[in-house]
This record gives sequence, structure tokens and C-alpha cells, in this order.
Amino acid sequence: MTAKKFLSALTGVAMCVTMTVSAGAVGVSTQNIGTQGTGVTLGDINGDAVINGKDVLLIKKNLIKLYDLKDERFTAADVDCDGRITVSDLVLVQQYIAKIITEFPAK
Ligand SMILES: [Ca+2]
Ligand SMILES: [Ca+2]
Repeated sequence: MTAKKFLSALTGVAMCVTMTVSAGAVGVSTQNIGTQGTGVTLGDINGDAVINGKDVLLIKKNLIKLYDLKDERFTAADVDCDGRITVSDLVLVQQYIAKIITEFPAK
């Protein structure tokens, strides 16, 4: 599979996850996820102890400059720990919700 095809497939999965989450049916407990030592749970951007579509939405809003993630929200959203909020973080959170991954690269 080429990288381009892989990305295309990944995007398809991400869109599918988004649709599922939008229906409000998916909620993932955050109990087993690493934190960054400040009580921040990676992926739980709104701090409601669940990683779900609401958190994905906050990353999306940040990406299109509708919402500015700061401080602990920024830390929670930067799940690959590269110091920026990017599509990579969005995809990782969506993969986590879809149970494609069980933890984030950054710990
Ligand atoms: Ca949340
Ligand atoms: Ca990042």
C-alpha cells in the first residue's frame, strides 16, 4: 500500500469515526491513559474525563482558528507531544476513540 493510499484509508476511517461520535454513541473512559504529570489527560481536551467527539471538535476548531487551545487544554490536545496542534493530533484522538490505538505516542 502506498503512503498516499494509506493516508486516504486513514482519512476514511477518521471521517467514519467522526460521524459515529457525532451521533453521541461513543464515549471512551480515560482511566488507562497516560497523563503528563500535571493532571492533564492526553486527549481529554475539555477535561470532562471522557475522550469523545467533543474533544475532537475542539481540536478541529483549533485547527481552523475558531477556538484557541491554551495551557492544559493545549497540553491535552498535543497528543503526539510535538509542541503544536496539528491534523496528526486530530487523527490520533480519532484513532483512540475508534480503539485503533490504545495509547498516545507522547507520555
Ligand atoms: Ca473530554
Ligand atoms: Ca501535536
